[in-house]
Formats: sequence, C-alpha cells, structure tokens
Amino acid sequence: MKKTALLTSLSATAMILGATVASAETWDLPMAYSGSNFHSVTGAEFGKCVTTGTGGEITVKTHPGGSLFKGSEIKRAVQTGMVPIGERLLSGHQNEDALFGIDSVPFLATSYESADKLWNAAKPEMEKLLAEQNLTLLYSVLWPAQGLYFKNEVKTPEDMKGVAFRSYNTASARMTELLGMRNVSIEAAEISQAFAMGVAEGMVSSGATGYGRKVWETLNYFYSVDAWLPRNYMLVNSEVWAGVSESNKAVVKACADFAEYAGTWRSKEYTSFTLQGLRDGGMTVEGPSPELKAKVDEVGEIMTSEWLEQAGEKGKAIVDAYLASK
Ligand code: PCA
Repeated sequence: MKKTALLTSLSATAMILGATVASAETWDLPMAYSGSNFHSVTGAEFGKCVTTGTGGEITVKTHPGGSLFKGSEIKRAVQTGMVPIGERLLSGHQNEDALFGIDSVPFLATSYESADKLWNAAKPEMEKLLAEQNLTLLYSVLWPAQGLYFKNEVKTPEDMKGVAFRSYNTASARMTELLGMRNVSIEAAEISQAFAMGVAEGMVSSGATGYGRKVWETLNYFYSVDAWLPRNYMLVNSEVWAGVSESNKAVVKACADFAEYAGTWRSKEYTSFTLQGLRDGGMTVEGPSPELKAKVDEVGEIMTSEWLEQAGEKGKAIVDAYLASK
C-alpha cells in the first residue's frame, strides 16, 4: 500500500471511530418503583436489550426506586429533557388531563382482557396527548388488579371511617375520600416505612406492591375488589427520539415490544403468586363482604360519572368504543 493510500485509509478509520464515539450516548432512565418490582425488572431488561442491540450507541442506565427522580417528577423530567427517557404510572398525572386516568376508572376494566381492550380504544388519543407534551410512548404494562388493604378488619363501611389511607393517584385519593377515609399520598417506594410509622393504615393497590413491600409486617387484610388495573408507561422525550437513527429506532421498538409482552406476562403470573405471598406472610386475603362491595360499587359509580364529565367528548368516545369492543 502506498503511503498516501495508507494515510487515507487510516484517517477514514479514525473518522469512523470518531463518528461512533461521538454518537454513543447514555440514557439515564429513572423509574419510581423498587429495583425488585416487576416493572423495574422489565425496564432493566429493556435497557439491556437497547444497549446490546444498538452496540452501545445508546447505553441505558436504569435508576429504580425514585433514586434519580421521584415518581411524581419523572414525567416532567422526560418532557423537559432533563433525562431522555423514563418509566412512570401516568394515572399519577390525571390532574393535568383526565385522559391520563382512563386506566383507573373504577370497575370499567377489571381483567387483563378488558384492560387491553380499553387500552386499544384509548391508545390513539393517549399518544396524541403525549405528543403534545413532547413525549413518545414506547410501551406500557399493567399492574395486577387493585384491592383494598387494611390493618384492621373491614366488614361494613363504618369500619373505614377516618382510617388514614395511602393513595398513589387521583383515583385512589378520590376513592379514599368517598369511602370516608383520610387520604395520605405516598409513593410505593416509601410505603413500608409509612406503614411501620403508622402514617397510614391501609391502601388500595395490587398484590404485587403489597408483596414487594412486605406489608404484612403491619397490615392484616387484603380484600380483592378488583377496582382497576393501572398502567406503567415507558416514555421517551420526542426531540431525543427524533434524533435517533432509523436502525437504532428499530432496535428500541423491538426491545419495547418484547418488554411489553414479557412485563404483561409477569404481571399476570404475579397476580396469584403475590396474593399467596400475602397469605404466607400472615394476611387474610378474601373477597369483600357484601356491605363493603356495595359501598365500593356505589363509590365506583360516582367516580365513573365524575371522570366522564372531566374527560368530555374524547373520554366518552373512548369508553363507547371500548364497550362496543367487549
Ligand atoms: N402499585 C403501585 C401503583 C399500582 C400498584 O399496584 C402503587 O401502589 O403505588
């Protein structure tokens, strides 16, 4: 090889290496729930998939347990570009737009099958709303059905009066209030401590969260009312997303599809596994008494009409499409 040809080829190699180094980036990915929670495990696997699939051009670094941003801050952090990507329960932002609470309307969709149908009906509007907020949806995974946790036995609505009850979104807070209890908002990552200190004596949540947080250390009853199945969402900043190469976008999308599938599968498996875990921990796990069920249904009806009023035409169109698909 002639010297000039060698130099040309060396500088071409250097340019390629330089280009590769310049385009390598790290995506810090904040998540609200503890590292052992199945959403966080799914998010971590998604991150590994992206890192490997893009050959390190996008290296995803996960930060579970609210360690980088607290649950309530994650959406804003992604929207404003403080981080490129994040995972969060969107119903936590129902106060911004009622549509974010579509998955937490009591008794509208109480199984995985119906929750999927509701999601299919809601997805186009949700993606539009997210796009207006500089956010692109990558995947979403359901939590198992929500039941009522209490320290003391609850047979009648009277037994709930004045109980300090932990909420995590608009719907859980409103339900607390309508059931005659005192609302205390606490992120899942902090509930074990809150229960231990007596800050709250109950909550509405899934078996998965109660199991993961070992709530049997302070709570004794779980009533499986199946109020709703909320979703966590993996969101990327739309400007960041627009700058991703087509080939890396394809990798990220494939990893997202896989994460949605695997996360949903885990969520389903976890439903009975975690309820058994609560029993093994010493809790009574059963259906609600007829009086409790009647009260919760009544509250559900009030909340459904309130949500429909807040969500207006768009909300009604989604619910109608969902009901027609059932
Ligand atoms: N666990 C989360 C949200 C829904 C759930 O099942 C929590 O309790 O915060």
